[in-house]
Amino acid sequence: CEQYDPAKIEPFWQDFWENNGTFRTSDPDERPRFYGLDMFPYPSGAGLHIGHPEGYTATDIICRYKKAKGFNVLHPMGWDAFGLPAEQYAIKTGTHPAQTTAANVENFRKQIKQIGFAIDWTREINTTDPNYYRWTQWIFLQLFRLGLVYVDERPVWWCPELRSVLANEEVVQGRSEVGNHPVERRNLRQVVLRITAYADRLLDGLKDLDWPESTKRQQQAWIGRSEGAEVTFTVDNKARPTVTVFTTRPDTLFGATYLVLAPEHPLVDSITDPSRQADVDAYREKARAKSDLDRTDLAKEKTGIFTGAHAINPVNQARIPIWIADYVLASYGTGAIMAVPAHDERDYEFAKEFQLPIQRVIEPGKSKGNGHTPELPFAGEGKLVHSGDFSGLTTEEGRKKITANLESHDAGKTSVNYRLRDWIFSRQRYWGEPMPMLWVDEEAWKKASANRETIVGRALPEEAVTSNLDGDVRYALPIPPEQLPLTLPEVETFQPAGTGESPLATIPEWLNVWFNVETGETISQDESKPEGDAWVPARRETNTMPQWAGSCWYHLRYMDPDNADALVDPEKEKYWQSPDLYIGGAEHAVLHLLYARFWHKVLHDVGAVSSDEPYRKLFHQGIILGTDGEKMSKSRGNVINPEVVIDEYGADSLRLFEMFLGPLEDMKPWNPSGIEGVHRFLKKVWRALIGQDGQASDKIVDEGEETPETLKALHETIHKVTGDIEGLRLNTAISQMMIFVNHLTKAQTIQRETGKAFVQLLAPFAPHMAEEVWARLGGEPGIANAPWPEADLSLLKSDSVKYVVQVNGKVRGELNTAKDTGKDEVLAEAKQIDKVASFLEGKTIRKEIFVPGKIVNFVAN
Ligand code: ANZ
Repeated sequence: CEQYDPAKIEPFWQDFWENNGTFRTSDPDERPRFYGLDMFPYPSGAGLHIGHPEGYTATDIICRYKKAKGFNVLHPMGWDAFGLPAEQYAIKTGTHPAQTTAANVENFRKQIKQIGFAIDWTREINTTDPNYYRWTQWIFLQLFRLGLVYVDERPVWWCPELRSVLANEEVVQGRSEVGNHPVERRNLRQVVLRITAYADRLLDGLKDLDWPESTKRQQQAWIGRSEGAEVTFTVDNKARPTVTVFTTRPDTLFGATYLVLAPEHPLVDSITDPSRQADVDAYREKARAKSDLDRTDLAKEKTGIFTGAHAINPVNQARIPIWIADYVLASYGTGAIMAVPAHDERDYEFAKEFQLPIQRVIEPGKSKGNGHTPELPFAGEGKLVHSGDFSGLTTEEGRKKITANLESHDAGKTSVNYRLRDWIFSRQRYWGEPMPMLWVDEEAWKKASANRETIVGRALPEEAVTSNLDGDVRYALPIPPEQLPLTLPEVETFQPAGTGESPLATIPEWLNVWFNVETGETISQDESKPEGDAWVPARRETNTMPQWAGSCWYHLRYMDPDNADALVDPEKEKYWQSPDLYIGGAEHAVLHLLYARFWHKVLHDVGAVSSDEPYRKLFHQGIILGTDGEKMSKSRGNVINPEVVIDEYGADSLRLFEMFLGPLEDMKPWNPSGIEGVHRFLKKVWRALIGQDGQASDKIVDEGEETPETLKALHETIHKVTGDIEGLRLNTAISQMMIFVNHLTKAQTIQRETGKAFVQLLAPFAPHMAEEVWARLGGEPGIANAPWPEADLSLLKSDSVKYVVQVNGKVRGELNTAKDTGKDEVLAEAKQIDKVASFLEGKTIRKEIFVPGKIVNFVAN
């Protein structure tokens, strides 16, 4: 064909890459590795949306570039395919979720392939494949053995409509995120993972990650480490029980004028005065229905009720009333607080509302000294007043000394609290990984644990995991790794049992088994009990894992997707380590990205992986909005379908356009005229290099040398595009290519090598067109295998400047760059100079001094 015809060339090159295994990744070899990872999609029934190709194209550009630079590149794709929608569809239609999922995966794969990504499809994974989830279950067994699994009754979100428990993140403003149904609080038996045991490591590990600062801050806040003290008050009644509170401000202890217990606090019943019991009960009932967010919202009106009991303040023996109020959460700290209305805003509002005393105990330090004591509440630092012997101390000293004083009287101690809660890991659903765990009576558990040499015994944690099942205490035993995968059984109906249990609870022949406590074998109780003492009756765990489970470790399975003996071969893991670049949405700042870090650290602890963090470098693409600047959604009718764009303009235009919308990290509206623009650009490339006859254009020459202007423009373009790809500034790389094509259009002649070098630069962005033009210019088919062009910086000299690069004022390198190179780019390049990088390693850059055209100085410590 003579014209640029994406509909013809795109399928051709996609087949070419597939048939030639162009993007098949070799196993570890001599080359340096590059592992580019996308957040894998949930294959929904709606198909690919326009946001998917944004991040995927960016990763693809980097991966194609790295391949050209001589790296061994791993760029895989897979499916995060367990989840609620397929299950809901199954409930409605009776279609097995596996069937729905397979159809959706098929469609997603087809759509993604149409965009021409350099993916090694032989490494495709699917979290619902038993060969995959076998290892998800294996990781669960590691967690179990390490004592990181327990079972507890937890108030959880219960959705009567979905007949299932929902995670906090699945509840939006008191309704289910899926389906928008009302939800309520209910106590249910839950399998919980002790992520809090890793709180400090999850916090410390953030320091070394090359992640967006805002994401690190969100994780930090989510983990929410607070240092303070626990203070023990004695209740002034006959039994004299004690109430322990957690405070970050022990320095304000003299200002505590009342205590508040969470309505769910276990002491409430025993201390409440009989005359107040009815009111207290009524109040507790109301609090039950509210979310934590509603309860702690500053703007919400404060409610509470007096218990009739009093407590004694351990530092001054003051007798203060004990209230209950829902602004105190049962799940944080000790579930009880000392209220200091003079210095805490919520306590202040509460005291005003219920006319409780307010006692100032802190005054601001001298610096504030305009003579006025500030209005209350005053939450700042300063000096202690009205605090007995402690008066006059600074707040910081006060915290230490008061805590020490409490310690000496056994009335308190320093304490650290985390906002992070343990992870409720169970879902009462069918379409998830079954948990490889069974419940037996105490005697059977004793048999298993007495023999730590057996397959079952060696998989046990030090402390038994127990649970109350139908009124009996039961003990957890693992289904040992040798018996995995534990596959999902067929069910008749996908409706949850409605008792809070999953549909798995409705299949007795699966549920009730004979279990061998030595070998870990199971046989359905439909069969008669086998001979031997080791066989005991057992009931399977019916909870399945949440969708997060499969995505916690998928980055590892891509390294070795078919391994039947291990989650990943240690040699391969050592080579690939963890992704060099991970691109995905900022909406995953806490949950997925925190859970995956937790599991990765556990895997590190059991020796399954060599690295301690899963994602060293993370980048969030910004959301693409509708043309109207609003979020794309079906109800707004502003959804752009990538397939429609491809049909009209081709995949190369879609790719180029998504990258040209603006900086990758920015939120940006879809711009329909922009797609025309990039499409015209591609046609222009074609016309500049290809003639009427479909062969190299008449302007293409082999004799002689390139003109100095074109040569300089080419090398400027190589330099700029290379730097921009490295810095993920993909939109400006495209601008530069547009400038260069304008130049080519005007040029009288173009050296063949110039044309070929240019399409090499274009290849990561618009790979089909680049392959086609390359071949027509006489290049060996398979531009993806050609080495990346190198910029000859000497050609840019006249326009180049030299920067002296310093770290803390000492010269550590120099940088030659184009005169018009922007500050950000100079700084980014300066940081990459080996010697500079080594001096910056492990340090935080506090200040970046930039003198245009002369000096860069990083102040770091
Ligand atoms: C007395 C006090 C005086 C407090 C003062 C603050 C200022 P962070 O930083 O978030 O850890 N608190 C403790 N447990 C609570 C619970 N279960 N529900 C609601 N609030 C709770 O906050 C710790 C502070 O939050 C604690 O310090 C306590 O109030 C409150 F001038 O104790 B403070």
